Amino acid sequence: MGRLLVTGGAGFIGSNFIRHVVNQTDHHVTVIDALTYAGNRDSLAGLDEDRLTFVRGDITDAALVDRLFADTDAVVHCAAESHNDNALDDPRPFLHTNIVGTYTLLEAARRHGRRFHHISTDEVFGDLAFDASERFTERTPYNPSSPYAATKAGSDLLVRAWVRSFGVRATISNCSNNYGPYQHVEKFIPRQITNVIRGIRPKVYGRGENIRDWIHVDDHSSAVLTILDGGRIGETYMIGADGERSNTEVVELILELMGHRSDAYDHVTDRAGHDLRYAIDGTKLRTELGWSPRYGDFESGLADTIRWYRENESWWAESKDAVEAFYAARGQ
Ligand code: NAD
Ligand code: TDX
Repeated sequence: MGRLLVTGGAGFIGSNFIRHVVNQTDHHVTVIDALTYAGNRDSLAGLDEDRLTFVRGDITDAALVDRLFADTDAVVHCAAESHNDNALDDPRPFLHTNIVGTYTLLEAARRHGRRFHHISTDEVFGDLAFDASERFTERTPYNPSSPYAATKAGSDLLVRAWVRSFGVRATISNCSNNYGPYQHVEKFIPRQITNVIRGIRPKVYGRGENIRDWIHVDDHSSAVLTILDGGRIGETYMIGADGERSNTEVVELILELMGHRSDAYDHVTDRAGHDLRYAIDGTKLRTELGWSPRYGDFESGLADTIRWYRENESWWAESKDAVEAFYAARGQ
């Protein structure tokens, strides 16, 4: 049995990854999570308490981090400020958590010689033209557009520097947009599903032509575990499932699956600096480590996600009003 430390384990990616680890391995998991507005202890409910230790704390707390690293074999770093619209409103927490937090963890990994996996995003590469034939690969230059993406790019570069300069045993993954259960209602897919449940018309930014490359969160989890087990130290791996869709296509599918007319949505103020298109070429992970996604079909994954939000209103109800008040003030 191994001991795994997961940062941000009460968030969307972290909590789904922990469920996957508890189901697929016999590792013991310790979580460090500050329980910001985005963290929810209930996202880990129902897991065997013997397999999980929850510590409420900030990843910039070097003394706490040091204690936790002393008792672990490997670390998966999911804690982050993660929402672009919040970063446009106030970038400061993004610098604190994504930059200073990652630095604090890397210093502990260096002191204790721990295996470290850094969870990152395809947004570090900026965006692609709608008609570009290339997709993002491990060799694409960094070119972040937004304050959020710039802090994630900075955190990736810190990891690379700590590998090269100090021999930290780290890997990085850059994944495309995730969907699935336990995602905060500020994000596109859960916001629109919960709008429909509440009788509010879905809100699409600008013309809605922007393209995101969707992957089910369970596929992200299995890819991360694959890299943790077999990834080569110092390497970066793209994670994607060939799921490119425009925002209008996604919202129309949500409306159809929920029994409404597919044009029953509004166009609202566009996001500042809105990236046009993301697309991942995941060849390296598939050929080198033999990983493949299980959710081939976006429509059935989305139907499962809609069912989850319908059945778990108590998980999201409290956040919904605050999120909609935030957006209303921005004309979104
Ligand atoms: P999230 O906002 O749902 O969760 C973040 C978690 O981190 C929360 O539980 C929060 O309480 C915790 N946290 C924030 N600041 C902290 C701090 N200073 N100390 C300790 N804990 C803190 O975000 P998410 O969607 O789960 O994203 C997690 C990671 O996955 C991020 O690094 C993000 O870049 C990456 N990622 C996400 C997606 C996606 O589509 N959601 C895609 C690719 C990569
Ligand atoms: O109400 C909305 N209407 C809308 O049209 C919201 C919330 C979003 N959008 C658009 C903006 C994007 O084009 O939908 C798309 C997806 O938006 P988000 O869910 O905010 O995701 P995105 O900005 O693409 O970033 C996500 O994927 C990469 C995660 O939030 C990041 O953490 C991850 O790094």
